[in-house]
Amino acid sequence: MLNRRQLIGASAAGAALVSSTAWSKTTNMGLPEAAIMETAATQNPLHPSTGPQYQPVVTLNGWTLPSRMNNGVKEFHLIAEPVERELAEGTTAYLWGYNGQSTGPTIEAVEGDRVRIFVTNKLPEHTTVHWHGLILPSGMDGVGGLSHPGIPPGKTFVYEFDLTKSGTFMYHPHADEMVQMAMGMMGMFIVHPKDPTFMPVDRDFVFMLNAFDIDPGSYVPKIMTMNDFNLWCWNSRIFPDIDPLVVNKGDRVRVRVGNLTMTNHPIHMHGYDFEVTCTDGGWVPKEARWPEVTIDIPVGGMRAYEFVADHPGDWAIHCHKSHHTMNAMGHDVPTFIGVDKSAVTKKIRKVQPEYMPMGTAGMADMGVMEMELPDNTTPMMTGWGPYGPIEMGGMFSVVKVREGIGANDYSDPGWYKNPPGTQAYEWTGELPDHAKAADATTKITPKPNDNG
Ligand SMILES: [Cu+2]
Repeated sequence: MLNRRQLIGASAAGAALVSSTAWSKTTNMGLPEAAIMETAATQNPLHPSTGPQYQPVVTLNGWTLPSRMNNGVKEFHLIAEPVERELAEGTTAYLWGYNGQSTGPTIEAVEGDRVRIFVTNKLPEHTTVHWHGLILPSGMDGVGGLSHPGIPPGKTFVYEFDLTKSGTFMYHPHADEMVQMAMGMMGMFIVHPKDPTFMPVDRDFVFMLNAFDIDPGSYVPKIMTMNDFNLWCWNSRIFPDIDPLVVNKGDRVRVRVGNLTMTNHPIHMHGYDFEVTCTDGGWVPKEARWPEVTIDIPVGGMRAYEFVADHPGDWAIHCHKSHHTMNAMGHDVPTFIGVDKSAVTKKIRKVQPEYMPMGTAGMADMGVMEMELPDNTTPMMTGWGPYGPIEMGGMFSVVKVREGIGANDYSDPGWYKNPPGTQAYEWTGELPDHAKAADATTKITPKPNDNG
């Protein structure tokens, strides 16, 4: 099979990521240069070089598309094209995306901006871009055949509109949608408030929930799958290789999530309660919020939640549908819990000595065993923490809250060291000293009821 780099050759090699500062100095105001990203590593946020200041978002395992100013209009250039995406180390998918990656780069702008977005189609069929959730003229809405004709292969269309409101939005094709979205074409569109004092945060994370059905050993998603996806992703990335959300203790943190899969995802974060502060429709007034620990992200919807990072630690964040924290699983596997396989194991080992009976006590052995896998796949449950196998996959990551993390530092601080006396321990028949001391001073006395 032809490598994508052989296919696009010189154009990828010549188009390294350029900063927005470099762009603003461009004197030739023809088609803006299209930045290409070649790695799935989380890129540092792109701080604004002109215009109103804002805390830029960090896209998990993604990046922000640079822009340039042209006579007061903020210009971006998206390239719709086939891409190779590393879903996890050792697992690559041949997808369709934007500017070298799936998901596409995050577009970031400010309320009141006028944006001009050039979309060049390098796909083998027509496409469009729908700006999901944005208020704009009907002819800019990107529904092929309804808003405007599809963008033919090889052509560039221009979308231009004012950003009338701030919030969390998305973009995706509205042309041969089933195929193009199953192939990974989607991205986030963040509009910051014009007033920098409106709901400021110290860290602002964003990721897209998406899913693929790729048979172990193959590279191209099955586009006809409706329910039984086997790779549940955040930004076309799966655990154990979704980057952690690194946070400095005391930071006010926003997490924005969009969902372009075909099912809902209850996103659960450990260690905190938090409030939804923004939906697809806009900001939620303070008096309308309520505390939650799991937020359901509906299909085609966006939610942002906020919390103050007061509790240091390594806190799991994941979809609470347990099949969505697994990788490449077959659903036709029989259940063997409680089955005695010893007799049949003896028989099978006569013809296949390395046979391992599995699943009779549960499936946790899958997280430990180093089974031989086909090429280009990741174990169903995997990942190692400081205390053993984490036994997860898919939509799972860790929020790492530490003291002394620099304002612009998102690098992995390693595993959390639990202070003495704050970690679950094995019962040895007697309480350890620290627990004895606590036990001696704490007596639970029932309080009289306020009502008498
Ligand atoms: Cu889910």
